[in-house]
Amino acid sequence: MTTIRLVQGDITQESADAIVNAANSSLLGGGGVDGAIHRRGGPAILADCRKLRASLPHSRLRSSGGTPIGKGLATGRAVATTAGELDARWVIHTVGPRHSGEEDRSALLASCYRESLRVADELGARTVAFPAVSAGIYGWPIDDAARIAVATVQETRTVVEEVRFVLFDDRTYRAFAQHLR
Ligand code: AR6
Repeated sequence: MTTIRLVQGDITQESADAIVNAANSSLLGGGGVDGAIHRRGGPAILADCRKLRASLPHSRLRSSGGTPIGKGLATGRAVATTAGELDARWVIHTVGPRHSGEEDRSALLASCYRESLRVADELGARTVAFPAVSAGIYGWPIDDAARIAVATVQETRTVVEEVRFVLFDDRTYRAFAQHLR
């Protein structure tokens, strides 16, 4: 049985076996929770990301500025690195989809949670902290992001004992609380 807990706060202050990062395909850092994780976790995380990235296939994706990403992690996938100076053993980087008004990308968002838990199982992580993937810069409506996150974790078979959603603001926290009821 996996226990789901909700916490309001900064995920970089959490203690867990694995902390999930809402990364982008380049794995080279960014804003939001990604920026915070690299800042607080220190350069060891980026060094690991660079190594991992070198082993990935070329992505056809382009960054928001239009530059080709080069080698990249596909949306919906997850990979693990060291957690550097964070109070965790691993950071699991997953790439959420940008929200789209034209196309339903919910399956990709669900995949982020499922794949992160699969990687956590492979690592032997028992406690995993997740942010609200795609619910910031990637524009996913909070209520729908919370619904997908909670439902996917509840439906995924995993040996992870505790999934902790660490929600930055009150609105996001309330959306998750509503779906956990
Ligand atoms: N702790 C917990 N949650 C946080 C923190 C934090 N320290 N900081 C932000 N959040 P976002 P995305 C919340 O934008 O939407 C990056 O540039 C935030 O309020 O971090 O998946 C990446 O490199 C929101 O609820 O991730 C990608 O390019 C949630 O975390 C892109 O942003 C996710 O917001 C990914 O966008």
